[in-house]
Amino acid sequence: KPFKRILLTGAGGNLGRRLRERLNAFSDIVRLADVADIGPAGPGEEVVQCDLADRESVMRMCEGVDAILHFGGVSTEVEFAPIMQANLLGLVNLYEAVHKLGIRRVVFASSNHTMGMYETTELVDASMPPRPDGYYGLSKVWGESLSRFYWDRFGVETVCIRIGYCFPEPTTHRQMVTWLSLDDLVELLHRSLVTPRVGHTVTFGVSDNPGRWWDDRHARHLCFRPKDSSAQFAHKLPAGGDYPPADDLTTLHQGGPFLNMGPKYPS
Ligand code: 15L
Repeated sequence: KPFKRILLTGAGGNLGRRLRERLNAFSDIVRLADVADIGPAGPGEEVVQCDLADRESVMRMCEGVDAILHFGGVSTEVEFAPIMQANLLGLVNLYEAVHKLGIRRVVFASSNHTMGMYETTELVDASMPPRPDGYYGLSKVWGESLSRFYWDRFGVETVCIRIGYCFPEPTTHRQMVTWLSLDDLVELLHRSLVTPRVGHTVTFGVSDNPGRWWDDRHARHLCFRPKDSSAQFAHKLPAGGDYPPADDLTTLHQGGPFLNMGPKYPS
């Protein structure tokens, strides 16, 4: 196995729970961290409870790990305050710990919502300016920029994965275009961890779906090739021809339903 000990943050979240049983292939020990109680450690696991906004506990969480898969933090559009704590302050705490402890590489679960204001007729690549679709997308842009700074300034390597829709089965047109299978995610994590040099890389976490909006030309060095495609679900979707209203923001912009969710500024 390539690593002695890797850390997965957000181990109690949507993706963390699904990844948990897959990571032992990469590492002798998988340290699982979450803000919530995720129960006892299984064989080859360690469990740590950690609030990303708490500097000391982030430092303890990171001690002794070879690499980090950062899936922790707020994963959707909510009020700014919790996003600020977990996704802004939390990222500062994480990278300070990574730098101080000499950890070489982080894989950051970024999001397609960094680019959510691009239109659904546009082809987006990693060299294009971020156009986040809310506080959540903005917080992922912060994570991407912060990790670039830690690469430029201190040589900490990060792969930022702009994850699409990573749930078992797509049921809408947008989910068909943005779907990422769990197997493809695991392979992308694998490539992100074992590629000898990644510097600061931004890649799109998406399967080989028809009509995808994202062009991964700037992440070729990861040698990731998705094996799955949402085409296998196409027969379950309506045939089309039923057009959305012309002023529907959720079909105009790549961010989809997030356009109807925020920004939530407390009144
Ligand atoms: C995300 O960033 C969310 O974390 C996830 O729950 C999905 O909603 C996904 O984006 C998406 O765009 O479908």
